[in-house]
Amino acid sequence: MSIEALQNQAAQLAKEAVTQIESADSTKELQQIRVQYTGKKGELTAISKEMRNLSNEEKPLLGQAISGFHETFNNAFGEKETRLKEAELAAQLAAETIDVTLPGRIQATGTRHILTQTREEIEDFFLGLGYQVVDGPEVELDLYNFEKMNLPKNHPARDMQDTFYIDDEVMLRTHTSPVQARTMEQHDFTKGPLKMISPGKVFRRDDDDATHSHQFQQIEGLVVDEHVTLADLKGTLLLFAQAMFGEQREIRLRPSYFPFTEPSVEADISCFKCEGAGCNICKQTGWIEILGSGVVHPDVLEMSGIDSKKYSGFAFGLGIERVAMLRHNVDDIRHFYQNDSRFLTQFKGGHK
Ligand code: FA5
Repeated sequence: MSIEALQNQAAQLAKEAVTQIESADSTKELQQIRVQYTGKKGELTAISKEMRNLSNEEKPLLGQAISGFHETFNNAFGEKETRLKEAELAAQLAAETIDVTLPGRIQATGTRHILTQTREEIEDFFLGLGYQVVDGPEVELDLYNFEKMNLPKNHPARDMQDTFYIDDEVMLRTHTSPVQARTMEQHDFTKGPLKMISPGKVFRRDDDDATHSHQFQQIEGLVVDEHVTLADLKGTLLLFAQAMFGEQREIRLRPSYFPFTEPSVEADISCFKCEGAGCNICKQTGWIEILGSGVVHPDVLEMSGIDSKKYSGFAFGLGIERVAMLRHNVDDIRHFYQNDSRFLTQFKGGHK
């Protein structure tokens, strides 16, 4: 091909390329145009390959024609690319509009479980009376759960708390009372009286219903010193009832039976809803049962190494769920365990 023909072709190609560049709609299309003209198999590349067939005089002429193409191409390309990039950015910004006036998403903060709140309130009350809060194992020995609580093997009262056994001697504790024996064994009376509460989970083979669960929480209370009597128990429970259920509360003790206390009493509080007139909460009696208690049986003291002639004590055990249900008018114990945030968040502000 003659040099003139090649020069014309390069000029013609530049024109075509400029027209195509002008009509491109996107930067992607622009890149395709670049490949079409200047890529390895591009149209300009085909012209360049003719170089080797030209004479030495003609070669620079073709060189100039090719540079001319590049200049025209690059100018048109650069200009168009700038415009398209701007347009594409504007379109993207318009599509991703952020409304900075929208309120932020509120992160829901959790709340302590109402049973935890109730437990801590009870702990605070007894700490204020000089008690210590102690812990005991949930997997317990038969020795502490039953035997040292005056419930020897084959004692019929064991049936009341039919139990989850791990083996013959180990079980999930059925009440917090074994912590009584554990603390009595450790106590040094030269340092003062024993005054403790012990909160924690307990397990029973109870059928689950609105007021019973096979796993629930208790708080044990124990005071041992010289001259401790049932009157001390009654005074303590009265203060507790008033702190938890209102200043006007009164206390009533009814005879009961626990193998580890003698005498044993169930404590009732005067109904905080009807003030004794009779209502659905107190089942028309004016009184609500809240816990089991009594004077520590001398055999229980002795089994834990305490001289029952010198020392005496009182003990009580209450259900935390029961206290929370009464205070917050919860009609089914299972609400506490179902983790429904509609139920749980009602207690954000604690007890009112
Ligand atoms: C006892 O467990 C005794 N250890 C309490 C005690 C301690 C008496 C010290 C004397 C001296 P009782 O089985 O009654 O007693 O349980 C005590 C409280 O636990 C009950 O008043 C009740 O509030 C709660 N409770 C008992 N069983 C369940 C259950 N299945 N679900 C939820 N709460 C329960």
